[in-house]
Amino acid sequence: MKKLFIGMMVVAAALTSCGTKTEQSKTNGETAALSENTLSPVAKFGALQVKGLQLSDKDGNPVQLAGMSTAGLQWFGNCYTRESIEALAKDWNINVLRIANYIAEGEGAYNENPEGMRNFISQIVDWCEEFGIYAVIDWHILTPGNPLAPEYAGAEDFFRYFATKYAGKPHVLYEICNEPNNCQEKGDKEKPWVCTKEQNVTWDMISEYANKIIPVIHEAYDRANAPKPIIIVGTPQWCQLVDAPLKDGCFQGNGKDLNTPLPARDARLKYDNIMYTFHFYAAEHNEGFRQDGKMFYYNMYAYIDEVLGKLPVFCTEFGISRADGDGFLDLGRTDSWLHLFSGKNKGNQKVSWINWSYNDKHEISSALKEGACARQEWDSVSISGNYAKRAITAVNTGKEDSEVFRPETLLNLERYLNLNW
Ligand code: IDC
Repeated sequence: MKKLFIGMMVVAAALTSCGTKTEQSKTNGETAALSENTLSPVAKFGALQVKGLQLSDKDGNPVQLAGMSTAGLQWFGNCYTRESIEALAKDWNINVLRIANYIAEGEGAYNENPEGMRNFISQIVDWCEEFGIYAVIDWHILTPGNPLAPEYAGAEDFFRYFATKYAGKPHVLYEICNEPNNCQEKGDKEKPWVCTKEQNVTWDMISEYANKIIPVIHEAYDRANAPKPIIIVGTPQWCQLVDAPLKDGCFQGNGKDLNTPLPARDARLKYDNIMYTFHFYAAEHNEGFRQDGKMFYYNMYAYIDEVLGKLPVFCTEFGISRADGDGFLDLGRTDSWLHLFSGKNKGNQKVSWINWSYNDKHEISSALKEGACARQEWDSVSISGNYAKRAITAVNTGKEDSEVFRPETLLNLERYLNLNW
């Protein structure tokens, strides 16, 4: 009886697996031997954890996830269907999908339709489970840039709802605030979120928010007696100043901070399984960033290389394009960044990454050609999508591809790391 039960479990696991097809020996009742590769990513890695600096599987082995982000669910509803998620899992080989839930942005975003959005997100999370891939539930703050702004008052309810629903499901990760960004004046009680052009959202503001939300998620997991999930936290300056938790003072990412070395401190979040986010857009974020019309130069590659020796980082969003999602692509620099993420960094971290984004808008960072979603052509890739798909496949299947992770872009990375900008 026990044997039969185990046999049924194996068959069930095979049915939920994705990737290579598993031949079942149905006639003679023999249980098909399942090699590691026939298991779905979630069946293989289980509940993820952070060990030291590294995202790891249930047994503590390093894991690097690679996948795609949705664009705004309110704009591209027809791009996220059971069939498209299946294609992403099986043909694109993604092992993680990030679900970008815009809150205050555009018509039909979360604040205008919380119930509808919760249902849509749940549906996508459930499809991810069906196809054995991880799902990142992303509270996609953007404008305003302060997670404490009144527009985002629904965060606690949102995370309580999903944590209660998915506690114990190993495939669910939480990203509690997309990209904290600039222009907040905390002193102004009436409009604490108004831009002053002087101040950026600081780590202290983000951690005040995180210290509200993380316990809400943990409470639900404790109630279900489930291990703590991976919780990913945004960092100042659109997730570029990732080491803000390790610097003293008002680390705002403006010229003052970059030019004056700040004393060290330990203001990391004191919970298990926390990761910090870094985002980059390859055609723009290399030698610094623009703020208030001024360019602040620093070597972003060398900076992140250092950070990877200090904090566990998850790149939940990167574009091959400019930061506005459009303009032009820089495939070479993207390739260099992905080399850095593959473990060639000061922390030997294998950094998980997610590309922006799977949708069919007429925009250069969109992975699909215009109109592909209406036509249900889940594989009608743009130049950006073609690169993302190939890089994802290379990471997640180990299949070599001469177009990605090229030796010359590794050489470039070594050069960039040593450049004085
Ligand atoms: C952009 C989309 C664009 C949309 C806009 C809305 O690409 O189609 O009109 O949002 O504000 C981010 C954000 C992400 C942006 C993306 C590109 O997280 O929401 O998407 N980006 O600008 N940070 C840096 C770049």
